[in-house]
Amino acid sequence: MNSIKTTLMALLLPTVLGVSMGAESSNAPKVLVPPSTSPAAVSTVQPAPTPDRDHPVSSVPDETKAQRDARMGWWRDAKFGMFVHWGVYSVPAGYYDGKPIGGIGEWIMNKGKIPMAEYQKFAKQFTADKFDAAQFVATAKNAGMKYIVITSKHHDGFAMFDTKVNGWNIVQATPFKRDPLKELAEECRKQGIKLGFYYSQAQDWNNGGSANGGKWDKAQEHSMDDYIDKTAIPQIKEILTNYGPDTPAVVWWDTPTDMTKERAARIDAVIQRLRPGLIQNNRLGGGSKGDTETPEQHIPAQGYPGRDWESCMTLNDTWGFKKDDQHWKSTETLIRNLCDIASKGGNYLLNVGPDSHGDIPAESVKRLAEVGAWMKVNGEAIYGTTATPFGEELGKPTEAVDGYGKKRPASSGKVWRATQKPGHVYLIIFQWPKDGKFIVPAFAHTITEANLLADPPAYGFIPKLTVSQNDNGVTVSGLPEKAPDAIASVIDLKY
Ligand code: H79
Repeated sequence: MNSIKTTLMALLLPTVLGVSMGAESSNAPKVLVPPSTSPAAVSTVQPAPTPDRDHPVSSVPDETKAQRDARMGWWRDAKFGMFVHWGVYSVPAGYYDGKPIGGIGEWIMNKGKIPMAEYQKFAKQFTADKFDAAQFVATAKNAGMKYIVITSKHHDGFAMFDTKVNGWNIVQATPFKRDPLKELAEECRKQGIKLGFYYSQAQDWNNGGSANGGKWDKAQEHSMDDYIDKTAIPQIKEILTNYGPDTPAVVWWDTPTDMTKERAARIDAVIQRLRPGLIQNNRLGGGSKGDTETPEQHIPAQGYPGRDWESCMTLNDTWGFKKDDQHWKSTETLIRNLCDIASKGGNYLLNVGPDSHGDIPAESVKRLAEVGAWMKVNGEAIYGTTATPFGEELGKPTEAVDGYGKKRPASSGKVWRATQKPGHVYLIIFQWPKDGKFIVPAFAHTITEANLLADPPAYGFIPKLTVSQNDNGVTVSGLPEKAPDAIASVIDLKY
């Protein structure tokens, strides 16, 4: 913990805004004074372009720090996105031959060993008759999400877009006959959020790609290179070029089973030719590291210092719709997960699994709206922030079970989190103190003001907070007795 704190401090110090180190190291408690004029930013000399040695791992070799920051900028600021797993698996919705199939819903063909011809029949019932891109995007926006990543093709090989490569797609094989990705791209543009595409580049159980755990139908037997050349690459070209120059804003690869270095390089060459510098996750395979780490169904204990990262998680226990799965996470868990992730410098990609009508389950919509209401008041503590300047609040890593039942290190600290952006530290408090005071570790800058982000009308008065700080820590006093928010309350410390 100490070494993390030292590293974070070391990172912070060069950016001190007109505050001398001598002032911070004084032992005398500092009492808050009203802010005068905002501190003048120190002018910085642009460094000569050199490869970003601090972040050498990237999908673009040898880019400079400035280039990388520009390329990743919107993604880092966004913090919160919607993952969408929508496909033919939403028709069986967890059942095959009248029997429930265990595991995640989009894996039903694999787990149920459903023959290709049988599985393909489900497409005829994929009506998507309730699908409304405007409403869909509005649900994400209303949750405070800044981007959507949707399955353009999952492991079942079914293209959720108008592909000319084969007939196993939403336009040709379903009664819907439309391209939802096109409609979503237009709506996202209109409503001002980004759209990314998930594409299962390796596993493909209907077009001769690989299959985790082995194939189960003779019709699946095929050459992997032939699949890469005749299905994956041509479809990747389609999703890179048919939806406007801004879409996809991200490509999200998954499960690189049988993905060799050579196959991955061929796919990456297509990306760099058609959409150079497109943000890619770390799952292309063949040793490629991509731009983002992708912890799945868990939040890492410490984040990934020096790497961009995104925790993808489900709202219940499945990605693709399963009619029996009512194991919904509470809004409290969702909001605190978002705060936890932001405090470690990551993004939260939270999944919805629409049904075969194109409806997002009401239990999901309700929770997303509740998270959105919290974000409307407290979003300033999330968007555009970076990891905590402290670290102690994360506690010593403890063992927890992830969404797949696997043991993982997780943070033991449960009481508060912090984020920051230049001039602000946000204390996000899960357990509101009873004594009107909140104490955090020492901070390298002089704090000039403290405010609650929550609406003053909740109290009928504006609580006047005071701050004192010294080498031992920062004390915020004058907190109202009642928590501004039952789930997570934010104190904005200005410096
Ligand atoms: O798209 C979602 C998942 O389908 C995909 N990644 C997320 C974003 C994914 N593919 N594989 N995995 C995740 C790893 C999980 C594997 C297992 Fe299982 C889950 C092993 C046991 C439970 C899948 C279902 C294999 C057997 C049953």
